[in-house]
Amino acid sequence: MATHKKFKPAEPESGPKKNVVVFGSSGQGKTSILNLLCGLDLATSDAAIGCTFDSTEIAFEEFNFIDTAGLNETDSGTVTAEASLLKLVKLLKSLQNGVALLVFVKRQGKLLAHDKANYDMFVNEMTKGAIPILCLITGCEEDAGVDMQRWPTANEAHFNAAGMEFASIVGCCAKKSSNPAFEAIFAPIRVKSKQLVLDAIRGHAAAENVELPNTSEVLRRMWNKFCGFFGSFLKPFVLVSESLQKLFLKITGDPVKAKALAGEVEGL
Ligand SMILES: Nc1nc2c(ncn2[C@@H]2O[C@H](COP(=O)(O)OP(=O)(O)OP(=O)(O)O)[C@@H](O)[C@H]2O)c(=O)[nH]1
Ligand SMILES: [Mg+2]
Repeated sequence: MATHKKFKPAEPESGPKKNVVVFGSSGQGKTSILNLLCGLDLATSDAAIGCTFDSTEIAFEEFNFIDTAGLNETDSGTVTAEASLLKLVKLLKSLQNGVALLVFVKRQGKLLAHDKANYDMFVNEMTKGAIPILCLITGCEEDAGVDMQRWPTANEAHFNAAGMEFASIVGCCAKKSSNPAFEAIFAPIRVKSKQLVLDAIRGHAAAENVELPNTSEVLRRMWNKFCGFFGSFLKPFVLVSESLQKLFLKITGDPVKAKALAGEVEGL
């Protein structure tokens, strides 16, 4: 069962926070980046299967970061349609007051089909290009002594050619090592990275949250994109109205509302 976790490190509350959605394929360093920025120790993993299964909210300074579960091809046999849809609905519910920044996280290396699929899902289907997008490239530690922008600069054109446009692409390192010898190398690079990433987030976030289009329309578009990505075993929205209704019943606890919501989505 999907759960939506919230973390609030001790700090004074002040006004509405800017929602910053952190997304990208599984295993690219999304949670590691948020641990670095917010001083947390959320679970990260280099295992073959994804680590963050549900989106997690982290309140930090003027921001509300949302760590999302990355889509990978390997997930196709492990996630059920209902669990995936529930995740999307919960994510959208948590973004009801809009989004100020999208942060795409990609580990230095070859651009893969699911990187583009994650980009399309969040940029084109969820927000329709209305929100600024920052790209963070993790794994730039080897360039830390000279220029952590080396790989981003050399590869920006490849992202653009794939239809992935960003306000800025920032090279960084979020790696923590349990080996003290390696950790002595990573720790100062992380300190530098934290500053670079925070400056980029502050510099590119919209002045306030930008509202998303109508939730049910976004949900339908995201779901159909998701089905297209996973191919054969999921069905586009229009064919799953019954389970959709059940799903909305779980979320709202109100059968009348559930039927109306399912109908609203189906009728689009
Ligand atoms: N070398 C290197 N490894 C990194 C860096 N950032 C993260 N990692 C490692 O990459 C692995 C995956 O990191 P996570 O933060 O769990 O990735 P994620 O994007 O949250 O993955 P999911 O939750 O599965 O979507 C971990 O082993 C991290 O230690 C980096 O800058 N350099
Ligand atoms: Mg994660």
